[in-house]
Amino acid sequence: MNQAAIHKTLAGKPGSKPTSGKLGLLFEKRRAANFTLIQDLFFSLYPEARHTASFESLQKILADHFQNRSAELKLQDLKRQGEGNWYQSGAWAGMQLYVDRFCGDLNKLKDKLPYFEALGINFLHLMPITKRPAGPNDGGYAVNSYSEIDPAYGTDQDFISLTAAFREKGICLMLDFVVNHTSDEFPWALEAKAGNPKYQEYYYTFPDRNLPDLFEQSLPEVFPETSPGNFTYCPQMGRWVMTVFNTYQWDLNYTNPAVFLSMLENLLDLSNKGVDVIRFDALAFLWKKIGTTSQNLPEAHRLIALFRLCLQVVAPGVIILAEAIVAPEEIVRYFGQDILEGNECEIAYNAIFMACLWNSVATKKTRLLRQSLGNLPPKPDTCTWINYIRCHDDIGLGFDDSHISALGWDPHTHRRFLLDYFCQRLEWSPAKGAVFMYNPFTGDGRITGSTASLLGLERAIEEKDASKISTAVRKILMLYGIILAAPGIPLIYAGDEIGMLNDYSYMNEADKVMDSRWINRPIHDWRTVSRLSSEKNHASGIYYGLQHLIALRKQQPGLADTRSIRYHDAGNDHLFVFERDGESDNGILILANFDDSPQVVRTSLLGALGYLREGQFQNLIDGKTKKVRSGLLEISPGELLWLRKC
Ligand code: OTU
Repeated sequence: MNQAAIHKTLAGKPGSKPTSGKLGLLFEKRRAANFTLIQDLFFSLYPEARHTASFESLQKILADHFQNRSAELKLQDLKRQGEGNWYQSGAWAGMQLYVDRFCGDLNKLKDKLPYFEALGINFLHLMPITKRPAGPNDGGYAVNSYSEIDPAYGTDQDFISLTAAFREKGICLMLDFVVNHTSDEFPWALEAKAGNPKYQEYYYTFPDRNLPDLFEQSLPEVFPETSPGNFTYCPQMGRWVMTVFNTYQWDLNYTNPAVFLSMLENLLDLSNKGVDVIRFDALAFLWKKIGTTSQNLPEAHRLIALFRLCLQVVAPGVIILAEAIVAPEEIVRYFGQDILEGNECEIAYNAIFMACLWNSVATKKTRLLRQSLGNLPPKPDTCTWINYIRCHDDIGLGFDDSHISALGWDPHTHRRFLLDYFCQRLEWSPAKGAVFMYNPFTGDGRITGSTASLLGLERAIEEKDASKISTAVRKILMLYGIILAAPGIPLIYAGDEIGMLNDYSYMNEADKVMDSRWINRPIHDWRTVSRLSSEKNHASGIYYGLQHLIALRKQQPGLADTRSIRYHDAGNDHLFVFERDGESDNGILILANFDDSPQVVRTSLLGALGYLREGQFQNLIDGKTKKVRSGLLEISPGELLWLRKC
């Protein structure tokens, strides 16, 4: 049988019932297998009998969207199911980018495929690309549509053709599903504003301040500087509406089953366009309850599981990333616990890893990093992390206070020190970051800035200090070398690969000036890229260093997520030492020096773990074998070693 005929038999004839064809039977099997749990979850959230009709609608939505899924995607689902947890392979290397700022539009992005290939990138997170308000829109996180591509980025057809090109190249595509809120221009919001009571119930709207005031007693503020409080008065509607993020982002009311069903359709439509990983934005906020922080509530978990199981029935090859930048023990709950284990999100951001890396940069010490990672609650074997250093958002200082106290530091003063260190309040600090959302009432603030500027490159260039420039380059590669050796998918923030500095142009743009996160959303510097191979400078040093590390990572079976990780106390607080796959011959020992002076580690530790033979060790990064003479291995400032077992 030829390819086309195979497709036809597996998928059933176009227009035929979803149950026809072998793939249709598999759909029916998945539907049957998940039916009870879907039903239980649905009725636990929407118990009233009058919702029975809604549950029937849900069944129809699943069948219709399966029918609309292309044969190609259905076959890919099948292949992925056969491969097991494809996202846990060590072969993925990711990049996150704003299409408009990176290269302009979707068609131009297709032309950049060779750029990704050369660097070794095969997983892309594209920031929102659908329609959004013309004014402030939170970088597209205020959505006017879940499916229509914003004309500035291209057409729907451009997008479909891009996803096909990605599939051909084996590039995994991640897109956002802004599941917690829409913009205030979304069709439902427009209806609500026009006085349609049906759509007023799609959001949390109130005639007066009574309930909002009760909510406010326990709700924290996400954007206290630009959007204080969690409710906005809409004069057109004559009602208050819940707006936890910006005033123009209206929180969806998931206590209304119609909202869930419509959003499920949006999710499945997105999946049917050929997206592989769906980033559930701000998913911790999905369920609200007076008297709570309205974050991480059990109902939110059930809701996510419900989305997940429905997606599993229709598109089992598509997985979900939890964007929950919350305490580690809360993050792991998004992998699903108890009856929901393995039934929520397959991936989550390793936010504490990121925050602790920056803590180590500022303090030059690694104990908090080691302890926080060592104490991470276990995750299900079927799930994985996204490891990152920087993203488009701020760096929150969400450490566990008890861990900071255990180190003899006062949590409040310590956070203050980190803000001072990174945000140009300490003369001696090389970092050039900015404060994000300082809250004068709580004294809390978050940090923003590009990786390179936070690590001292910007200041070093200003000072024309070659030695400081090379220190900054080493530190960038050290941090990336750490996440490239960690279990999970490494995600590089576009621009970091060429050491792009802070972009201050947002200060001149009215719709961005209040949001300092824009300092780290640069317009990609293709001029620098064009000179990488001909000029030897900091940009080429970072780019080729990173390219090498990515290639090396892919060659090391010991770095896949399924392989073990062990953190070692090297007896020197400046060093971060961990081992991957130590039980096997593929073991790798990673050592990084966060201090500005050379540091030593006892070779007895290396010997005991099997990374030293006859006084010699082998560093995979430079491929050299070296001899240690004194019983101490010296590691220079910002140096990173990946030692091979010998
Ligand atoms: C996400 O982040 C996105 O990553 C942001 O870019 C959006 O602005 C936001 O949602 C709204 O759509 O507040 O500062 O605790 O930190 O969900 C970033 C989780 C954010 C929040 C996170 C949110």
